[in-house]
Amino acid sequence: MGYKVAVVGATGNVGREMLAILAERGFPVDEVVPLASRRSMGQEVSFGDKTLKVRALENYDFSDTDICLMSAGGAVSKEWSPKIGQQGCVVIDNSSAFRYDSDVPLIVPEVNADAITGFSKRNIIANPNCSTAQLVVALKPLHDRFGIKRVVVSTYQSVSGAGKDGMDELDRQTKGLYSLKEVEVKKFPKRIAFNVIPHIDVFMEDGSTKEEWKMTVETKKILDPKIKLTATCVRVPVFIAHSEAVNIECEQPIRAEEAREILRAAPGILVIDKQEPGGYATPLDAAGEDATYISRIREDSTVENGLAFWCVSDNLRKGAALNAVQIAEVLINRKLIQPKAKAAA
Ligand code: 11C
Repeated sequence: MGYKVAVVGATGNVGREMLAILAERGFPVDEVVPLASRRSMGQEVSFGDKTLKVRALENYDFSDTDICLMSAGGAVSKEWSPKIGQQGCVVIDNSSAFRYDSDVPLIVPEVNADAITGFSKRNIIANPNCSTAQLVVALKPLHDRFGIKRVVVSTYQSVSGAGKDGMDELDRQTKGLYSLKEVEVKKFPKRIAFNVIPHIDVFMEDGSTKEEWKMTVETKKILDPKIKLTATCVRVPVFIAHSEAVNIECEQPIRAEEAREILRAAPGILVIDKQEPGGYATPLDAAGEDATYISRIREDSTVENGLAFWCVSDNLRKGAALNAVQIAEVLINRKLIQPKAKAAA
């Protein structure tokens, strides 16, 4: 007997990816219910070779649903996740609404799957920000062996991180510029086509941005509160997949060759690191893939026990939908939930 799974935000970039990944991975479902706001009711979405009609979140009763994959933004999640959790359905939430609450686990299965047991109080599990997810997958095996003290990361984040509107803006501006038209700047603070923008999310009091703050706070919660992390987050004119240039400083001496071997053996990681033209991963290589790609691994002799590397991953998959489905798989594999239909039988 399988599970009844609802996907909230089913018509969005991440929601569609969630449906695709559930089907691809043969997730044990009896029924999948795509949900969205009333105005998307009746729209069609794909689940494997089936076409499903989207239903309205507002009218849906979660009492016989086992798992809700939620990707409808912070405001919708704040309103609905607690109500859904109270109906005995476990919510895996892709927004930042509950990530920093001490009684909500923030999970990347390759890194801190054991922390998942904390979900039962509120029936909510949080999925991290996309730029954090790929980073902690890369840091975890290195931290276990070398003890990371400090991380300096600069991101190169694709426009799909800002949703469909972000992708549309890059598309429109690029086409507009090629046809010598005035281009409109709407979604991003400056033109994104043929440009880069060192600003993602709102500014904080200390001059950093919320995206940068999220990377620090989430890495501490998922991996180790002792790790110091400073980030500079930048939007780049790439449609899918975030890239990160990472420098770490460790407790133990670190050699590039040993780090490469450790990363090669680690879950969720693919090392592509030939020191020759093209011997590294780019966003185009990572888009549509599940792995976190690591390249350009080299010692950083400007600090004691330093290493530098390049990390690329599909922000809609490992950064969002795939990680959420992997969390649901942990719940099932560890027998932390049972299908409600089975319990009632
Ligand atoms: C971006 N990382 O690229 C953001 C999107 O907290 O889940 C995801 C925001 C979040 O714009």
